[in-house]
Amino acid sequence: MKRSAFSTALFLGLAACGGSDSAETEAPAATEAPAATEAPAAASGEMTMPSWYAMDGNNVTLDITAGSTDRGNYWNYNGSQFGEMTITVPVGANVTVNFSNNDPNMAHSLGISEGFETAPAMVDPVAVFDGAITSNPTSMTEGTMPGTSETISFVASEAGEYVMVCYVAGHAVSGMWVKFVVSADGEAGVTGAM
Ligand SMILES: [Cu+2]
Repeated sequence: MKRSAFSTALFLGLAACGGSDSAETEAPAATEAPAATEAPAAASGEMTMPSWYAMDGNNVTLDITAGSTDRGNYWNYNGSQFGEMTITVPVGANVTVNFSNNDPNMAHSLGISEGFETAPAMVDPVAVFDGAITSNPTSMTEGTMPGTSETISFVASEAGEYVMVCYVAGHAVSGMWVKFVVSADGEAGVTGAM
């Protein structure tokens, strides 16, 4: 209520000052305002299947890019940080992650580890599933280097709430992690993607 009253006031104010042109440009913004406030709640709960998530029978392929945007000094996975995105795969899925490093400056890594809500200063480079970790995951000189890629494959053999995380020192605690859920109910998709 407060917001729409404000929007209306803003709209009237601009209309009064700017004439018909600004009334036309401002009108959609005013009508979209309530929808925009509801969008995050809907987006966080709604499962989507982005272009980087492919499913073929029991096989899931995820194209994950470190530094797909420059957000957080490139320390992000497909633009997401701090657990704001959740990737869900069905239990038992054969998961392939095509991991690319688009950060021009820094090595990164990717693995599936035990879940957390707040990243610790150091995350042990131990994967919860065999093979679910890139090579030399803590190394700044031998990890997945800028401009390179690595593919890992694993079986998501046990349902649970995990994280997809970077093991280079300081990266997880700076936000380089997202949630990774293995669903006992066969759910597949992504919530909260950027
Ligand atoms: Cu990293």
